[in-house]
Amino acid sequence: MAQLIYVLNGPNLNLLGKRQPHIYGHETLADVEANCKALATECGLEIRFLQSNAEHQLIDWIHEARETAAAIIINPGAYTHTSVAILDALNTCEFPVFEVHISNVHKREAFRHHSYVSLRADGVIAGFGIQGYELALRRVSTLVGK
Ligand code: CA2
Repeated sequence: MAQLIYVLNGPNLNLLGKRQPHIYGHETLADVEANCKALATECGLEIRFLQSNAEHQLIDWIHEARETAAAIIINPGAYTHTSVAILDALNTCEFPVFEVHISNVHKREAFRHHSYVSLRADGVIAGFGIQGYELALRRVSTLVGK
């Protein structure tokens, strides 16, 4: 059976492609999901692609993933910079965790330069647009694939 990979997206990413295209581009989260699913099929992986604006929901999905998944790819949105609770949840996971940011957070405001999630992430991708998700998925495929 294909290995299951959770792709988690945090607050406001449901607006992708609908606001601030100069920062986040024109493609929607549905486009990101379609790209990830196509690549996952190619790599023999199964994807659960999820988005929530609620911190507790993201934590519940991380708890679910720790029981069922082989890796997590997460764009925690602004919770990246604030959430010790998401870090704590990720610290309970024993598989690879990759952090993705569409924009280059290091080129932006100083408050975006620190990430709690990076204290756990096995790798971080920032500033590659939505292609960052596919790059992370290729890395996951190398690590956990057949
Ligand atoms: O660059 C990223 O992927 C971020 O994780 C996006 C977060 C931001 O708080 C992080 O610092 C960096 C914001 C997500 C908001 O997404 C929107 C997309 C389109 C329009 C409005 C918001």
